[in-house]
Amino acid sequence: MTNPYELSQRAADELRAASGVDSYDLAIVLGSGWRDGASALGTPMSEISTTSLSGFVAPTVAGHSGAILSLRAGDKNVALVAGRVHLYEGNTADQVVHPVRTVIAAGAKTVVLTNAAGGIDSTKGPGTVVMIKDHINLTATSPLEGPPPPPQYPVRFVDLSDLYSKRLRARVSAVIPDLGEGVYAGFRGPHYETPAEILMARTMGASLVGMSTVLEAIAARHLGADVLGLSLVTNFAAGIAAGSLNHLEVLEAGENAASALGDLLSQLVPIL
Ligand code: 8IG
Repeated sequence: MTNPYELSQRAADELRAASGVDSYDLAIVLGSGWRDGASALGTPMSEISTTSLSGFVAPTVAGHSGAILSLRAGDKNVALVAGRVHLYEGNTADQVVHPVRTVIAAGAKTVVLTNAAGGIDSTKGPGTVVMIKDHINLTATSPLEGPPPPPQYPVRFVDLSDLYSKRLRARVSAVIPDLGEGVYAGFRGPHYETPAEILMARTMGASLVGMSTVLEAIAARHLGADVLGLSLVTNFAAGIAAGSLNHLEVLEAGENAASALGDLLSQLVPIL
């Protein structure tokens, strides 16, 4: 059996050949609501279906096939990863992080992880974008579980004390001073939390909750990439505001935010 590192190296070679991009500088993983916004970055030169690349599993979310879009923004080759996959779809941690390992193997040294999240801070409601300053991994798994990485890779005991790059966050804050920061708690889902679980997350210091990002951040940092995380709050987490949670409200908040997300990404890409 090929190990996950060789598999991502193979997928990276296939991606380079299919896209004609020799090496990427920056990769942006697009969470729910972010794909429309990302179109503000320009017209992609190519769109490679992930079904044609080794090791990728197809998303099970209706209407969202996996693709890697390549575009040139200023002096940078940018890979947009659309159609993220999650643990709750029945995937392993290695499958969840395979897209991130692939774009890093194809050259990306900076990885932007975007997502839609539930908000725990009552002052940051739906439509607010929050920069992730740290995370709490509540998935009870790690992409580094399993046999050790091959010798040419860093050891699995990776230091996460600067997981969401302080340097990148400072740079972003200099350009967008009113962008707040928060701690993202990563749950497995797919159910939303109970109010008691949200109280637990809040007590632990989390201000955002979601079902993605944490494993990808760990895998990216392990490979030496600088990570930036951005959450679009699309709903108040359970028990934070009156009313119930539903997936439709999440999708709607994403649609409403598309142009603001596009402006944000357009401001960020030149400084990353
Ligand atoms: I969007 O309230 C979105 N994703 N775990 N909880 C969790 N994930 C989410 C939520 C939420 N909202």
